[in-house]
Amino acid sequence: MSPSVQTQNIFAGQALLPDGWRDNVRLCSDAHGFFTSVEADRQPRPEDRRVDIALPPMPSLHSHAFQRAMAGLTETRLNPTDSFWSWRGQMYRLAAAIDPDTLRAIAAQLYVEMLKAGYTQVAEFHYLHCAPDGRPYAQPAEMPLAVIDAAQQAGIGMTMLPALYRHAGFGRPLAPEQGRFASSPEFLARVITDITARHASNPLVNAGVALHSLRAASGDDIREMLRLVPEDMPVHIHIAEQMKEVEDCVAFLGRRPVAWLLDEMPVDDRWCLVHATHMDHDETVRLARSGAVAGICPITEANLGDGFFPFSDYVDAGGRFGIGSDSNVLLNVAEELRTLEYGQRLISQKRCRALPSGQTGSVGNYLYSQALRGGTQACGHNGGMLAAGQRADLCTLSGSNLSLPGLRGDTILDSLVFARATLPISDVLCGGQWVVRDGHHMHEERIATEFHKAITTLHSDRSSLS
Ligand code: NGQ
Ligand code: ZN
Repeated sequence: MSPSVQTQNIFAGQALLPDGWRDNVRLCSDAHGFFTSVEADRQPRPEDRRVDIALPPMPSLHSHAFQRAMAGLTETRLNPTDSFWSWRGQMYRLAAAIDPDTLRAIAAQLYVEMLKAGYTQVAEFHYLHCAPDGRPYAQPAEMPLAVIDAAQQAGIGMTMLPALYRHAGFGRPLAPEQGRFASSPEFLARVITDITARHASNPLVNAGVALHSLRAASGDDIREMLRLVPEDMPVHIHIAEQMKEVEDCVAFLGRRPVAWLLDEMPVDDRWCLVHATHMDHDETVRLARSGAVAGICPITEANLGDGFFPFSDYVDAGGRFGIGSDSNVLLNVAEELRTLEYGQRLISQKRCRALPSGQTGSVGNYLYSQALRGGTQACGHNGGMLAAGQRADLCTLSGSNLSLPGLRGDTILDSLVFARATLPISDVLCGGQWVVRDGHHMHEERIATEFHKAITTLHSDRSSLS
């Protein structure tokens, strides 16, 4: 336990509890970093820390931390045919240069920025397993342990998802530039066991398993991987992000990716299907009914030109979803949700799309509450609600930072999602520790200094990623 985790008594004028917005909420947490009581309609006590608004923070259910080091560096057109795949070539050139210390420095900076943006849990979809020359590290978990170390420095909750990666594409051997990603189910099972053993009693660290994609892992690989890890572990997979993957999958496996996965694998509420952009109606409804979470990454999907997730059909069928910051080109909870909603409005030429058909209510509240629920399920961690027994995470906002004075209840989330550029967060509590106060992270100067050093070295021998 961190020495800075202390008992907390917080009194919020308004707070978003599991059953909705409540007034005069007293939240108490213990020295282990868990809420012991959360009660509405109370009186403040002298020892309470008074705040206007308390929100449960959002998980980012999908992140590749190292990609933060190329934010803004791939927005120059190098070729008239630039696409997801040419971006991926640039990303591989960056990946080739990342060693454990560089990764630690980049990830720590990213996690400070995430906490300041209102994320207190991040699921790291991690596939840089081997050294830059493609040889395994002496310590197989070297790279994921560097990422976890970064999370601990920043004080963010971490779901580490080491990813199985064996093929360049359906049935094709890895390309030389993918040598770092090479991993077998046995190797990953060892890494996951090591991580869970080291962090068994740490409420800020848990693990799951990732399958990079149906392009990179065969049915047999996936079955073997699932056999080797605990049955309750989260399982994440990239799927159907680009039409090329759908076409290649139909050519190789005779079915579309999501249909194939739902037919062949035990997809249930352990699973998170990241992107799932290109689904037909049948796949959309089946995924919604499976209990799995769709890991939608609206900002990155827009940035990479992926397409639109079939959101309306999916929520109509009861589908669960969360949001991921993915490439980490921009960290902004409000903008992720806004981008998702505005995409639907632009396609349908209608307004207020997110809610299931026939339902009325606040779009901001629906998007925020559902993404929080789905993200928490996908991370498999012990938080996500302002309620007794949950990990003590919250963020505080001042009423004076909303778009209009005097906002109450659901209109607060409508204001935050649609009328503020970013969530105007002042303080963030994660696992009972105040990691952000008045907009400043407790270690932001030290972590930024290390980040600047790492980035300077990383980019010193290249003027671009081309
Ligand atoms: C990734 N990112 O693993 O970082 C992927 C690109 C791939 C996104 N899909 C690589 N957004 O899918 O092959
Ligand atoms: Zn990804």
